[in-house]
Amino acid sequence: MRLPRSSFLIPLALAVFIHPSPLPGTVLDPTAITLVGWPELGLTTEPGARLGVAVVSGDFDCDGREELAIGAPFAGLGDQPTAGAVIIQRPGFAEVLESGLGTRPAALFGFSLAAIDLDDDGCDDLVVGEPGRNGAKGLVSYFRGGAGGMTFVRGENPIIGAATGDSYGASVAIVPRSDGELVVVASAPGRTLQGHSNAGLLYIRDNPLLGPPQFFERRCTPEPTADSRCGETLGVGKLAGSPTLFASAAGANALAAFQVFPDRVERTLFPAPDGEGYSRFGEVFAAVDIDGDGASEIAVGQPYATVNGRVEAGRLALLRFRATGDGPVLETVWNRDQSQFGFSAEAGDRFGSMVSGFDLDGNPRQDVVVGAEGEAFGSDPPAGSVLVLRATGGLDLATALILRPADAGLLEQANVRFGGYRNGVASLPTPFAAGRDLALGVPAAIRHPLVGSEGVVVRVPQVVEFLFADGFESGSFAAWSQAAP
Ligand SMILES: [Ca+2]
Ligand SMILES: [Ca+2]
Ligand SMILES: [Ca+2]
Ligand SMILES: [Ca+2]
Repeated sequence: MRLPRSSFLIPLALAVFIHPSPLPGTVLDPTAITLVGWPELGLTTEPGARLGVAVVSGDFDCDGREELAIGAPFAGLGDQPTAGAVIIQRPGFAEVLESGLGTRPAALFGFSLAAIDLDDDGCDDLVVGEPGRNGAKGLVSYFRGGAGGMTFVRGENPIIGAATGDSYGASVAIVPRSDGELVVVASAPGRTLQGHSNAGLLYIRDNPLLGPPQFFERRCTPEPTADSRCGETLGVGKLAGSPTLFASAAGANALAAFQVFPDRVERTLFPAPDGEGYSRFGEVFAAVDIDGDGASEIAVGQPYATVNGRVEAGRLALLRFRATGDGPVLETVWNRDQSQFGFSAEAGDRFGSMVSGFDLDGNPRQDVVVGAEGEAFGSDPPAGSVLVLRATGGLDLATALILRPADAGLLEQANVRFGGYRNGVASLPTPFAAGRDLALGVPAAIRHPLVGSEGVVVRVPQVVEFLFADGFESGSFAAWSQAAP
């Protein structure tokens, strides 16, 4: 999103004052990290609520500014412990959402989130997964955004014969159909199919805020595969020029791609490329456009991979789709461990425990954020780390930044799992610049030893760099010079 020129002029001077000497090549400024937690939200701290398991951004009150919706799936409400809540940070107050169908213990409301303006009224709307509800049969709820707050629209589980452990709503996503209409996708990764436990199933639903409901029910693989956990991870991108939903099928060591038409859904299954030693391929993945050409690449985390005999050191792979006469195939571009990003790969790091992609520096290649939930620094406890890898051109990534809990003022203990939450990462507009801030949920974050794990979202701002003169008049960020006049 580009701000109108007039909104730049005065704030730019302020930004320069705040960051008098940005480092060349630095994307993010770790010295300006801020926290969004219970005190910042104006709420009573609830230890163990796991604030930040899921994070998504959107303009839910249509004031032109994006805010965060933060899932706290173990939050207690009234007399229901661990029912779950979603908290939306608004200027000056927090709006707390609970399940519109009444709270239930262990329902995990807010475990997964997706946001977009579903009814085209200028306010983003919210999809909330509640996979623990009713013995983990699961539920997905829809809320309409508005200037006066969020309105519950409906909550539903479309599975005929829904069963304990389906975990419907473990992941949710919103994807455009071939005709541009939006559909909502929710997975039930624990669904048993024809005796195959945890085969998993996807439900693709017409826009829940418009028109009559129509569900498509789809498997990730032609035949049910035990422990496939279809759709446990979802991603949205573009394949062969069309909007595409990507879904993990880890037990089948494959990634499924779906294109949605008004009357049908087409699936293409992409097995893990041979020879790369992939195991449970796609369990952790993100659809990212690293070279900025509009077509998705796939970044795959393999946190349990052994590297040079070091168990669970972990790897990150980048794959691309290559067109062939028989349709696209998925091939590995590179498959690296931490040492190839300038860090050491040690047993238990679990590099690749989380992976996501955002254009953080506004160029518009998507940069990659990858977690190593078991990373330890020196003799410190393994509290985890996050690498921000900048897409520098082509299909290459350069390390821009490594973050650890202490960088955000958080205590470091073995169970923090910083960088370990796949739904807990989002981005927000950087004020007065083209890029995005990173918002990283740390649900087991410890700020005070006496309080324990209270959970927080760490906001890492982009460095607001000097942007001057030539190209300014054209309005093209690409043409801007960083040289002071
Ligand atoms: Ca707003
Ligand atoms: Ca709306
Ligand atoms: Ca691309
Ligand atoms: Ca970028």
